[in-house]
Amino acid sequence: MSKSKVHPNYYRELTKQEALLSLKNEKTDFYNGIYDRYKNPVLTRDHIPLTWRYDLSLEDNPYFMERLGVNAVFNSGAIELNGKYYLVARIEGNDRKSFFGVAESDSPVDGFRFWDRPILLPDTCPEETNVYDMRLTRHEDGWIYGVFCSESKDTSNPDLSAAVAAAGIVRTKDLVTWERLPNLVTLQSPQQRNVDLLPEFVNGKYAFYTRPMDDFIDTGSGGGIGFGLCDDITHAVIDEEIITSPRRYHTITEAKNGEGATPIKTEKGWLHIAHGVRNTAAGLRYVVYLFVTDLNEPWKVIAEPSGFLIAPRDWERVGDVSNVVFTNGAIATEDGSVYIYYASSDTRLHVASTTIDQLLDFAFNNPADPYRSVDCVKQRIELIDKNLQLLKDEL
Ligand code: M1P
Repeated sequence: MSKSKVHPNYYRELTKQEALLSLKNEKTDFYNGIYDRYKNPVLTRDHIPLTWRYDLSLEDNPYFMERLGVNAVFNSGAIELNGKYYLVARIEGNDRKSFFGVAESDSPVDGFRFWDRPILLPDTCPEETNVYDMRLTRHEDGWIYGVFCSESKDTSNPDLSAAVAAAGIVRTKDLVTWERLPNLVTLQSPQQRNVDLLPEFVNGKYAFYTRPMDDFIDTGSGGGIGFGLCDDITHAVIDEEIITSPRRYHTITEAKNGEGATPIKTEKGWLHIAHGVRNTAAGLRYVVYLFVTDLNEPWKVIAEPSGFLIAPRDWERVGDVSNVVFTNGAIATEDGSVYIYYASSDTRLHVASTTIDQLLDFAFNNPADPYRSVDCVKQRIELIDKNLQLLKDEL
C-alpha cells in the first residue's frame, strides 16, 4: 500500500471537529417569556472546514500548520429554502479580511456545516477592501438579494484608517451563483451600513431600510434607521431618505442604530429586529431591539417597546469587540416560530427562538420608553400595584 500523502494530524483534528459539528443544541434555563437562548453557538471559527485553513499535504506542511487561519465567524444572514436552513456568515480571516460562507442544516438550531468553498463574489468593485454582514431578502421579484457592507479606503482623507462604507448588492436563486449589481447610491448620505431590502415592492419600487452616516464609525448627522425607494435595483439610487426609527438621547440607540434581520411580515405589521448602540466608559455597547412598521406605509413605526430585546449576557459579553450583540438574520417558519441568529462580541454566532405571537405581544404590550426616570418609575409602580392587588385577591 502506498504511504498516505495526507498529514495524520488532519484525521485527528477532523475527529475533534466532527464531535463539535454533531453536538445537539438545547435551550438554556434563561427565561424572560419573550425568547429562549440556546446553549451552544451555532457557528464558531472551529466550524470552518479544515481544508480552508490547513495545507493537508504531509510533504508541504510537515508541522500541519494553519496556513490561512480564521479568527471569527459571526454576523450572519439567514434563510429557509426547500425545508433547509442556510446561514450566510461573516467569516473573518486572521488577516482581518471578512468574506462570506454558506452553512447548511436540516435544523434551525444545530448541525450547521459549511459548504466546500466560501462565496467568491464577482470582483466588480476594484476599490473594495472588505465585505461583511449580508442580509438576505427573498424578494417578490423572484430573486434572493444579499445586501452587505462594502468597505473601501477613503483616498481623499490622509488619515490611514479613513474608510468609506457603502451597501453592496448581489442576487442569486440558489446561494451558489451570485450576480453582483452596482452598489447602492444614496444621494443624501455620504456613507451607508446596515442596509436591508424589504421583500415587497412599495408603490411599485424597491424599498430599502438604510443607515445614513457622515463617517465610517460615527453616524454624525445621520438620525437613525432611514427608508428610501428606488426604481431600478440594477442601478439602485435613492434620492430621498426619511428617518424611520430615530436614535434618541439616553436610550439604547443614542450613539447609533441599524436595521438587522430582514423585516418579517405579520398581520399586524413588519417586525424589525434591529440593533442599538450607546456609549459607555468602557466603549460602545450593542444590543438588539425590536420595532414594528405599518404594512402599507412601512416607513412608519407603529410599535417600539422600550429597552432591548437581547443584550450580551455572561460569556457573550467577551470577545474581539466586547459587549456586543448584533443580528442581521432571522428565519420565520410556517408554524409561526422565529429563529434569531445573533452574534456576540464579533466572535461567534448564537440562536434564540421565539414565535411571531410572542414578538408581537412584546412589541404591542410592553410599554414604550417614557424617556425620563421619573416616568419610568411611575410605569413600574403601576405594574407593581396591579400585581400586588392580584396577589391580594388570591388570598
Ligand atoms: O463591532 C460591532 C458592529 O459594528 C458595526 O455596526 P455599526 O455599523 O452599527 O457600528 C458593524 O461593523 C458590525 O459588523 C459589527 O458587529
